[in-house]
Order: sequence, then C-alpha cells, then structure tokens
Amino acid sequence: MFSDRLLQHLKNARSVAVLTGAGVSAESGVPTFRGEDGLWKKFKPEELASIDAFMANPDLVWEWYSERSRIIREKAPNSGHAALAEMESFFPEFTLITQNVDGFHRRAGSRNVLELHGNILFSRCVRCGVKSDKVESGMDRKDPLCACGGRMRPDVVWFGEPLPQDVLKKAFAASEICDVFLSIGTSAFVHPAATLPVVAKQAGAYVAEINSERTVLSDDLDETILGKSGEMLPRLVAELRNLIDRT
Ligand code: BJW
Ligand code: ZN
Repeated sequence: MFSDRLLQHLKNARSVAVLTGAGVSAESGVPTFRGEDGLWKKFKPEELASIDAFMANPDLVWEWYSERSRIIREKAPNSGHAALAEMESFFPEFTLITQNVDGFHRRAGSRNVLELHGNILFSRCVRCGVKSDKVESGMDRKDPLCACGGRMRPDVVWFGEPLPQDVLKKAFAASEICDVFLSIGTSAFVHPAATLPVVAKQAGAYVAEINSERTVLSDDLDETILGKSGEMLPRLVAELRNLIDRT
C-alpha cells in the first residue's frame, strides 16, 4: 500500500508539510471544483468567483456563497481530516497548508493550519477590510454592508487576487524546510498553491501525492498513491503509529 521509502522518510522526518485540496472534503459531501461532479462544471468561475462578478451582481454571488456555506455548516470533517489532525502530534514540526475554504481541518483538531484561499464562513469589507463571521447576514440581506458603508464580500481568494501574504510566506517557508511533503486531494492546477510541492522537491524533501487520480504534478513527484484520502490517510497514520511504537 505505502512504499517503504515513504514510511522510512516519514519515520525519520523532523518537519512535515501537507497541502490539501477539495478532494480531502469530497467524502464529507462537499463538492470539488474540477471533474465530473465539480462546481466548475455547473458554474463559470468568472461569473461567480471573481471580483468583477461580485461588483456587477453581489446578490447572485452572495446567493451562491451562502448556499455553499450552509452546506459546509451541515457537513462534518471526515476520517481523512481526523488522520491529519492525529499526524500533527507525530512530528516536531507539522504545517497543514490548505486551499480549502471550509474550515474542516481546524474543526477536526488540526492546529497549525494555513488557509491559502480564505474561509467561506467569514466575510470582509471591500472598502476597509474589516472581517466578520456573520456570513448569515448574506442570507438575510443578500448584499450586506459594513458599518463603513462598504460592501461585505465572502472572505475567500478569487482568481487574479493575491493570497494573504503572511500566510503564503509561511507556506513557502514550511515547504522549503520540510523533510517530507504530502500533496493530498488537489488537482494542482491552481497557483501559487501548486508551486509548493515543487518548491519542496527542489529543496530536497521527499514529496508524495495522495489523490483519486494522477495530476499534472505526478510525474515530477517521488510517488503518487492512488485512492481516497478518507481511506488512505487513516491507513497511513495507523502504519506510522506502528512504526513509531516499535522504536
Ligand atoms: C480526491 C477525492 C478523494 C476527489 N480523495 N482525492 C502560474 C501559472 C499559471 C497561472 C497562474 C500562475 N500563478 C497565478 C496564476 C493565476 C491563477 C491560476 O492558478 N490559474 C490557473 C487555474 C491557470 N491563480 C490566481 O489567480 C491566484 N492568485 C494569484 O496568483 O495572485 C497573484 C497576484 C499577486 C498580486 C496582485 C494580484 C494578484 C488566486 C487563486 C484563487 C483560487 N480560488 C479558488 C476559489 C476559492 C473560493 C471558493 O471556494 O469559491 O480556490 S478556485 C478553486 O481552485 C478553489 C480551490 O482552492 C482551488 C484548487 O482546487 P483543488 O482544491 O485542487 O480542487 P479540484 O477540484 O481542482 O481538485 C480536486 C482533486 O481531488 C482532483 O484531482 C480529484 O481527483 C481529487 N479527489 N475526491 C482524494 N476522496
Ligand atoms: Zn468597512
């Protein structure tokens, strides 16, 4: 199932970095973006997930985000999230970098989490930048306003927008110094997130991918483990626990 190389690298690792994507939450019932049942099959990113779309039709964009945040509130983290939360305790340094906006990693108990693309359960003012967790106001009033009069928008990162710089800096730093890097449940299409496994590899880390299918990065990584993260991650954690207990 897992190569001896991966297990030995993990056993000896001091620092581990993990990048997760929508695939990790798929088994919780949260749709992914790409692929047959992906969100982008039904909705065009430029019509709903861009600042231009938002400014042109905030009601429509809020409707979409309110519905998605409602689904996320109703769903729960799965066994893959739980396994990653447990894995954090195995290593002196463990950084969980996620592209996901659902907040599931923290809900599952992970502590050192870097959210690259924001969090759908929060909103922020386009004018003064103040944040709010009252995303529900997006449902009560479709175009909620900040106290300063600016428009509140979902606190996520749309295409063409910069990622939060402090978070991105920490993600690059963790990727550069880690001994093992795991890329899990991401198509690796979106940058700069997809650059992180490459940065880790170039810096000498052992880089493995766990995904339902091969990705654009697979050929450049040390190994790809094909399977569902909700099944593979608990198995990997169980094997690691055994290895660590035996030493
Ligand atoms: C399973 C599974 C199971 C299923 N188990 N696996 C370099 C090269 C080319 C382009 C660029 C570049 N640098 C920047 C760009 C432009 C752009 C970009 O990357 N474009 C490419 C798509 C071509 N990037 C940006 O615009 C970024 N901003 C930026 O770079 O700013 C620069 C700047 C600086 C200064 C000033 C101004 C600008 C921003 C990117 C923002 C991405 N936002 C979104 C939406 C978030 C909000 C929302 O939720 O609505 O983030 S897009 C969407 O894609 C979302 C995701 O986080 C992201 C990644 O998707 P992910 O997670 O990989 O999901 P999927 O669906 O693609 O893949 C799931 C995978 O899981 C699949 O492989 C399945 O097989 C697998 N799977 N079930 C395991 N159970
Ligand atoms: Zn404001």
